[in-house]
Amino acid sequence: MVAGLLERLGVAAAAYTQGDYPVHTPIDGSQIASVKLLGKAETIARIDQAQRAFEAWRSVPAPRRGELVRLFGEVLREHKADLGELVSIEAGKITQEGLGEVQEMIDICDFAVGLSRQLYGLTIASERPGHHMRETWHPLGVVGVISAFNFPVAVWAWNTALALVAGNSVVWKPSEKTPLTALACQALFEKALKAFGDAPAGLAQLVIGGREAGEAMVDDPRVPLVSATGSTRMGREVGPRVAARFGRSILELGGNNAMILAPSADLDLAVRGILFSAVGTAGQRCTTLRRLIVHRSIKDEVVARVKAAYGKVRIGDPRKDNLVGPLIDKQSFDAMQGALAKARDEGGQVFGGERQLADQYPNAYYVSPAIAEMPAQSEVVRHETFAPILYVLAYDDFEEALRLNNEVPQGLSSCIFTTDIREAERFQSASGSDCGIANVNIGTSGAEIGGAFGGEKETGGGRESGSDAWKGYMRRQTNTVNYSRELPLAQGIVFD
Ligand code: UN1
Repeated sequence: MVAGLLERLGVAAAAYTQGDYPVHTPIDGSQIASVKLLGKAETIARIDQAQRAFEAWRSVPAPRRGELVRLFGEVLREHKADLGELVSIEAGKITQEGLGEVQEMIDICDFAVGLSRQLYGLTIASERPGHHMRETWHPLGVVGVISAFNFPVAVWAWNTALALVAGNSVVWKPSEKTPLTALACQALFEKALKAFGDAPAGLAQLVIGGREAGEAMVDDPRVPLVSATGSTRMGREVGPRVAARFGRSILELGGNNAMILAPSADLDLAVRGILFSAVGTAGQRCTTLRRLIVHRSIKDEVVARVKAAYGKVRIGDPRKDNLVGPLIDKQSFDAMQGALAKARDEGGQVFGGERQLADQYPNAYYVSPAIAEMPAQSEVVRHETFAPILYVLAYDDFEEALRLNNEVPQGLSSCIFTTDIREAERFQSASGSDCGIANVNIGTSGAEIGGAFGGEKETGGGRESGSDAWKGYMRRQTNTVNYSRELPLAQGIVFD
């Protein structure tokens, strides 16, 4: 299924046929490759090499570093179709979304190229005569990237494009569930390196490995920044361990994203927004819409319309003309069924959520998306289950809706559908949504790379991608220069 694709993407057959760790496609559960998992010693060796590469790369002028990222963007454009299809096979998302993910990589490359001429600091007025002050941004070191199965290529690219123009080297540990797309990214990056010519060896390293490899990266003091995407449980381990050695982390963890649907909303728009955000990627985006907080006066109508839309969703092979592909694995299916059982116990009324196509694919896990009308924001609703379950809650007044939006442990994405400007502005104000992303009249998912991406509370607080997220990948230095013939002290201190 993958040999032709991987060959076109430049991956040597030995890399995916000679290991002892099986790789499965969620499309039918079959084994498509086998890779070798690297352990602690091999991870440390890659960090060594990345450290040496950093020491050379940090002195290359930033716009020249940007040229490497520009070339990488070109390579990605050339291979977009193949890489998008491989994402579809390995992660199970529909090909349109696989292509969208590669487009995000291309977009972040473009962004980073521009940025490579804009890594600017401030100048600050000094209180002392004949002095000036400024702030400069310097490369940080080896950046460790840990990524999840659901965005197996884009999240690495967000981190890597910024890290490289910032003058850093990168060591990447992808999810064990998606090593093939990682091998493909590495091969494509090597193609860009070749075109670039003189980048230091080992500038971007790949470590396909499990826990041991991750731990080696998390604990290594030569990795000043670990950018980790995944579950809150993973972040709870990574964050404190990196902090214990005074490293920095960018954590992008669980989301429990809500839509407030107000009575004035354009319901046609809202139903489309719900469908894409709740059902897209089979509910396996960290930005997936998980809670619909709808005004009681329109609840029955909205639920009926969403159910009707769900009934028409085509579920099946993500490479064919379908909207919903499989869940990543059985564990994920079991977690979904467990959450639905819990929702029923907590008084919920569940629609959908059944396994689909089991006869055709006994080893794959397709489900119909589920809607659970809940009497309250109970325990199961406050927990992120990485599957297409939309919990519906009714509200009577706007304050209550805001409170429900915020009363969960996670704080990634949120949105409101309303045509009342007061509600829209309030939602985005200091006393509105407490999430990193707060949208008006668009869903919770599908963010563009131009904005900073990340969220608060148990989402981890990190920011990746656009805006000034690049500052997280650099170290700040404050410089004071005396160009006078005196040595005045700050704060008026006399020390003679
Ligand atoms: C993720 O699920 O980890 O906003 C990232 C979105 C995408 C990124 C999702 N741009 O849905």
